[in-house]
Amino acid sequence: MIYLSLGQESIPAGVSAAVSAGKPWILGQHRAHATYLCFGGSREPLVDELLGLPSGCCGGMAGSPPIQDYENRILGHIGLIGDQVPVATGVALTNPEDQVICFFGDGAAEEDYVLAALGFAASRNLNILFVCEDNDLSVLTPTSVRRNWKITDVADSFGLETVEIADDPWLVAHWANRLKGRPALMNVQTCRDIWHVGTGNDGPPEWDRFQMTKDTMAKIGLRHESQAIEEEATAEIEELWAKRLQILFAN
Ligand SMILES: Cc1ncc(C[n+]2csc(CCOP(=O)(O)OP(=O)(O)O)c2C)c(N)n1
Ligand SMILES: [Mg+2]
Repeated sequence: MIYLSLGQESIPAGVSAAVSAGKPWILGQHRAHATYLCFGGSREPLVDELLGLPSGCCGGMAGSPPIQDYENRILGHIGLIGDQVPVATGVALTNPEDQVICFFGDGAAEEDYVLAALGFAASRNLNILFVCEDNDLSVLTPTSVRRNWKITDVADSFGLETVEIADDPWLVAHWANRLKGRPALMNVQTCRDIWHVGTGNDGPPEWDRFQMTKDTMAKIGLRHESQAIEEEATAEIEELWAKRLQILFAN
């Protein structure tokens, strides 16, 4: 099973631009490839993990959902949606000097243990930033069918500082920076490009943040730079996959 973060990458990318000195603790959910790469994970062990190679970041034994890298303080998910929220709260409680950043989905926001943990983090004034990657979907069910409340309203009532924003990377970085050092929650509206699991899609996404970011870079005179970054990254990734697949088939 593979859970891709395509379309949602601007959230961890923006948050990673607002990290304090030193390494924060990072806890993500099952859709965390982008989170792993944005907070110090490397491409090769990620690809190897997806291919089940022993050189993968979890020894090739975990696959896509629990991607982790303990040396970079990225703790992997175990599969129970939202369970990382109480775990992250415990990490913040026991490491008061460290920054803790916890990502979860809008579906996970409905779990009782998530809400209890948000309340506890606010009561103890913990240094933790909760980031809800709100793609308006729990598997295939939109939020309007599932609930009549907003996670920002609930978190606000607990005493967390909250903000509701779109996944514009500059906006995400700005707010992640503003909300540092205290218990806070950002709900970031985003758009999943690909199916819940796997690599298919049901047509173009409602919005394409990657394209919008490229358009913005062009508008501010960085078209050439953004093209160069994309070409370089595409070539590197194609080469990386070709090499790792050769290793897989040689075994
Ligand atoms: C406690 C629990 N209930 C149900 C599931 C099945 N499940 C897996 S992913 C998922 C939806 C998660 O939605 P969200 O948190 O919004 O994350 P997204 O997939 O949208 O990134 C569900 C219900 C689960 N893994 N754990
Ligand atoms: Mg969701």
